[in-house]
Order: sequence, then structure tokens, then C-alpha cells
Amino acid sequence: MCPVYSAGHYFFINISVVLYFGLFFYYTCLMRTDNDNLKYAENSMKRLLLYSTMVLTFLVFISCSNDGIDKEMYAERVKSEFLHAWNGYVKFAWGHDDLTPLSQSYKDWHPETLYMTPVDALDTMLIMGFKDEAEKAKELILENLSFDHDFYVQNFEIVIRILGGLITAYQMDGDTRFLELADDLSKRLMPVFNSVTGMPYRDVNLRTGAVRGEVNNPAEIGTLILEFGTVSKLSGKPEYFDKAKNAILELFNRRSEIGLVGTTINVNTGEWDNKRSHISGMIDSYYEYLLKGSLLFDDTEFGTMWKVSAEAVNTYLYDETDNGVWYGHCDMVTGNITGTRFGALDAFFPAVLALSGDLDRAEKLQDSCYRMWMQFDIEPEQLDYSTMEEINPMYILRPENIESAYYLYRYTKDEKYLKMGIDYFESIVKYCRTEDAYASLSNVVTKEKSDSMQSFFLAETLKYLYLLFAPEETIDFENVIFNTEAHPIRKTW
Ligand code: DMJ
Repeated sequence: MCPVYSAGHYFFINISVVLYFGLFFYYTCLMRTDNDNLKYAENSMKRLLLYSTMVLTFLVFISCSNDGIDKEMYAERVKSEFLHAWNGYVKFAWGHDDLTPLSQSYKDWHPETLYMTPVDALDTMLIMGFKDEAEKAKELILENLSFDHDFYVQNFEIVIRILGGLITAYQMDGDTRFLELADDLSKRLMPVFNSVTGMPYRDVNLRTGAVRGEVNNPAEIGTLILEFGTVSKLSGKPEYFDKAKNAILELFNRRSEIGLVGTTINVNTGEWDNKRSHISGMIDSYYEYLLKGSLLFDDTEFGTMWKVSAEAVNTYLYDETDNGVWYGHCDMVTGNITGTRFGALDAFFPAVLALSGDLDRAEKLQDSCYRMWMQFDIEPEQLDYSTMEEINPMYILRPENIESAYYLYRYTKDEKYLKMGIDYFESIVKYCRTEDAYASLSNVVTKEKSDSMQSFFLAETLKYLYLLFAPEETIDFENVIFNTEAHPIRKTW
């Protein structure tokens, strides 16, 4: 393991600075020729030595007590691990959706590739300064990516990964072909909204516009507005924004009297299919997009919907236990607690709370997220926070816990979040690194690997780790909104 702290580094900088000034002063004074000046120089040197010793002692004390973290070294290490993972993709899966790292092969989600990994990873390469790699990925995408395919895709995944990736590629690189692809994709996805309520179906055929999957969930219904909204603003086509916003309004209006939503809903009847409420997968990013939608589009309706929802969530799901603060599961109608489950996906919430200004709850929840990670030295998909035992033992290289540490570090500047990031990074390297890339874990207890490296590892996990350690100006944090796949969207309208 590499050293975490750089007290020695500080020490050598301090001592060099002091010696440099000492010598400079000494030689300057000796240049005078008469005796008085030599005496003056002698006295000055004594004083200088005394002051230098005092200052040096003080600086060494500060260096040791702060134990400043060598962020630059960590940023470099994250970059080199990104390159390691990307090179694995290039070697074994070039042109396909995902790398399968153990079998040294690839997996496509559909009968033909949609270039998931390169599209998702491109802006991370640009942010990290990997120009050659980015150029090759760009060429691959622009020369080959087509959406004219006769197969069904899952709207939500395609929107957050591919549409989100194309938007930021356009905004960061400026090539209008990225925007043309984003516009073409948006047009092909629009039929999802042709349900009775206007809430989207889950799947759509990219060529025929046929739809399927009338039982959908809040995350897949409500996590579309940043991407469709942005393409709408950039292409001047209001339909994309309006349909995505209408879907959210329809969903929000079906909240229970106590302000909560359930896990699944029928987009034609508008009836709830599963009334379990939580912030876990299938609901999670619906809340994220209410807040981020209000910020990206200065939309007060989203702002109100976020406030109403956050209040309900903080009233009924917030759970202060002996094991820390968590958000549990409850019935959306009665508010009665139905489960004490929390997992890797739920760990997105500290970031959202922090972005909303609720640092108190964000910090408390992040402490629990850290505890969840450290319980197994790497994060389980889900645990029971009343016993701290895992319910679902896999770790599929998810980013949320790291994303939240990053937001909290940006807002508090507390080094504890850097140290969290270091622990997260080191355990991912320790348990998930393979000879060619990175692999998920099928079990965080046994640390057995599984044959998958999803695109979000490059799009999100390593991006947030890098941003945590990189100089602040690497990204204009105050003026971008990250979509739920960590694609930073800039408001240019
Ligand atoms: C990503 O695709 C997105 O972050 C999504 O919101 C949730 N799942 C994965 C990462 O865990």
C-alpha cells in the first residue's frame, strides 16, 4: 500500500525554503565590505537562525499534526487505474458494450453493440486529460454508433448512460455530431411516453417505436428530465422537455397522502403495483432528479416537488438507530416501517442531501455509508442495518458511496472524506483489480470475483474518485449538474 500522508514531503519543502532564504540573506550581507556590515551580517544570521528554527519547528508540528494527504499522488494513481481498466476494454472488448474481465471477452446488451463503455467513459477521459484515448473513442463512436436497430432497449439505462454521455461529449468536445446522435436517440425514445398517463413504458424498439413494460418504477419514470430536457434546450425541440416533465408530474400527483411514492406503478392505469417506499433502487434517482431538475432548469415546480418529497422521506424513512442514521423501508400509505434494508444504491442520498443544503443529515448518513463499506472492507449491495449483516453480498463496482464522499468533501473540506475516498479506492484496487482490468465481486465476504465490469465503473466510480483528489478547478462544480451516471451537464441556455 502506498503511504497516505506526506509529512516528510512538507518537512523537506519547509527546510528548503528556510535554507534558501538563510543563504540568500547571508550572501547578500557578505557582499558589503566594511566591518560594521560584517557584524550586522553576523547578528542578522544569528537572528535568522533563531527565527528559522522557531518557524521550522512550528511548520513541522503543523505538518505532522495535519498529516496533509497527498491528493496529487492519489489523483495520479486513480488515473493510472482508469487506464488499466480502459486498456482491458480496448484489448478484449473494443467496439462492444461491456468488458467481461475474467473471461477476457465482451458482452453486448442487445443483438448489436451500442458502444456503451466508450460513450459512458469518454468524458472521464477528457476530464483526466487522456487525449489520445479520448480521440480514439470519439472516432469509434462517431464512425459506428447508430440507433437504427430493430430491437428493444431499456429507456432509462439508455438515457442515463448513452444520452447523458453524448450530451457531455458534445458540451466538452464541441463536435455537433454528438448532438445529432443525441437528438436522433431522443426522437427514437419518445414513444415510451405514449401511455395512457404519459408516464413512460420501460422499453422501446429503437426502429419501430413499439413499446412494452407497462409496470414501471419511479426511478425509470423520473430520471429522464436532465437528459431529455438538455437535448430539448440544445436542439430547440420543446417536446423532449415537456414529455419528461409531464411524466414526473403524473408520478408526483400519485404520491400518497403522506407524500411518499411506492416501488412500482402501472403507467396505463396509474395504479400502484407495489406500495413499498424507500430511497433504494427503483425509486432512488427520482428524488435526485427532482432536486437537480430544479437547479438545472431553474424550475420552481421541481423545487417544490423536491421539498415536499424530502420532507416525507425525512419523516417516514429517516431512522436513527444504535448503528447510526439510515433510511429504511415503509408502506407508502401508512408510513409503517417494513424493513431495515440499506445498500450501495441508497448511498447516493448523502450527495443529494448535501446538494440540497442539508449537510447535517448528509454527514450523518455518510458516516453510516462508510460503516457499511468498512463492515466487509468493501461495500455489499445490501445489508440489514439493524444487524449489520449482508442481505445481498455482491459488489458490482458501484459509485454512489464515493460520489457522496466527493460531494461532502466539496462542501465541508473535511479531510475525513478524503480518507474515506482512500479507503474506498484501496479496497477496490485490493479486491477487484485483475491482470487486465477490474471485476465485480459476487461476494464481499469471500471476495470472490465475477465476470463483469459495467460501464459505470469508468463513467462514475473512477471519475468521482479522481475528482475527489484532483485540483478543484478540474471541474466547475458550482456550475455543472451531474446526471445520475456522473455526466456533468452545463447549463448553456
Ligand atoms: C448507474 O447506472 C447510475 O448511477 C444509476 O443511477 C444507478 N445504478 C448505476 C450505478 O450504481
